[in-house]
Amino acid sequence: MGQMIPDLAATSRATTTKIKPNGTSNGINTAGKKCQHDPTFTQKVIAATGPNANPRLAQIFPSLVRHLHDFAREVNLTVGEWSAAVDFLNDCGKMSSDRRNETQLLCDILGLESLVDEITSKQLATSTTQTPSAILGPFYRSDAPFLPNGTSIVQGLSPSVSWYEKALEDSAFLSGKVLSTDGKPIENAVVDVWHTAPNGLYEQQDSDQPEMNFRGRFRTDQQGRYALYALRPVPYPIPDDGPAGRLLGLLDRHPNRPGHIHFIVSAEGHRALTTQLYDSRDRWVDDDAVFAVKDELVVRFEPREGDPGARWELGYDFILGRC
Ligand code: MBD
Ligand code: FE
Repeated sequence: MGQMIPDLAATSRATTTKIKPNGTSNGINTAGKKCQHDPTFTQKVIAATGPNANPRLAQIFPSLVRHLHDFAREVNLTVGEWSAAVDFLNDCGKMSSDRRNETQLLCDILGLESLVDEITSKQLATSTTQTPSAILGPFYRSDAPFLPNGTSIVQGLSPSVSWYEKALEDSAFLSGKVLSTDGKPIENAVVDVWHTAPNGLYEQQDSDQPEMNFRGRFRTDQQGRYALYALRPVPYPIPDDGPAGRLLGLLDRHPNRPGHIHFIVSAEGHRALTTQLYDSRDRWVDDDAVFAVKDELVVRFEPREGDPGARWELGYDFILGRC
C-alpha cells in the first residue's frame, strides 16, 4: 500500500529496441512453432506506443499492459471469460448515470478507490497530523445547499415517514473545528456533509425523500467552528441490484458498509479533505464491503443532555494540510 508507481519510461525505452521481427524471436519452440504464449508479444504491444504519446500515459501504459497480459497468462483466461468481462464492464457503463455510478462502485468493491485514495493522500500530505482521507463514494452531489451553523440537514421529518422513530432515536448534534496543521483555526472553511436516511438510502436513491435531504454545506466561524444537526449513521448495503452486486454474489461476499457520514472539508490555502466518519457502534466497521475504514475515523457518539433537537452528540476537529 502507498508505494509509488516506479518510473517506467526508462524500461519501455530500453526494451522497445530489443523486439525482433516475427519468426526470429525466442518465441519459437523446437518444433518451429510459436510457443503457446509468445514471450515477445507483450513488448510488441508496448512498443506500439508512438513518440508523441501523452507523457503520463506513455509512462504508465507499459505497466498496465504487462500486468494485464501477465494476468491473462497466469490464469489461462479463455475467450469466453474475457467476453463475459467485456459484457460486465459494458453493463456497468449502461447502468451509470448522474444518479448512479456503477463503474465506480465496481472499483470500490475491488478496493481500488481506497488504494488510489491512499496513494494520492500520501503523495500530497504535508504533515502527519492531518485528518486521514477516505474515499468519496458514488453518491456525492456537488451542489448541496449552504446552511447556517447550528441548523439541521434532516428534512421532511414527520410521523408519516417510515423512519420517523429511528430518526428521533439517532438525532445527533455534530460540532468541532477546522484547523490548520499548526493548530490554528481556519475561518470560512466549508464543511460539506452528506449521509443516508435511516432507511439506508441516499436522497437520490429514494423518490420519497426531499431533494438534497441529509446534505448541506456549513461555513466555519471566526474560531473555525462548525455545527449542525444530523443523524447517527446506519449501516447499509451498497446497491447490489447491478453488475457490482452480481460480482459480490459470485465472490460470496456481503454488500454492507458500516454507518458513515461523508465530509469534504475545504479552505483557502489548504488541500481539500475528502473523508468519512464511522460510528463505533456498528459491527461492519471491521468488515466494510469497500475497504474504506481507518481507525482514526471511527468515532464514539455520546448522549446529549438538555437538547430537544438531539439525543447524541459528536465533537470532531478536521485538520487540513496546506496546498
Ligand atoms: C457508499 O455509500 C459509499 O460511501 C462508498 C464509498 C461506496 C458505495 C456506497
Ligand atoms: Fe456513502
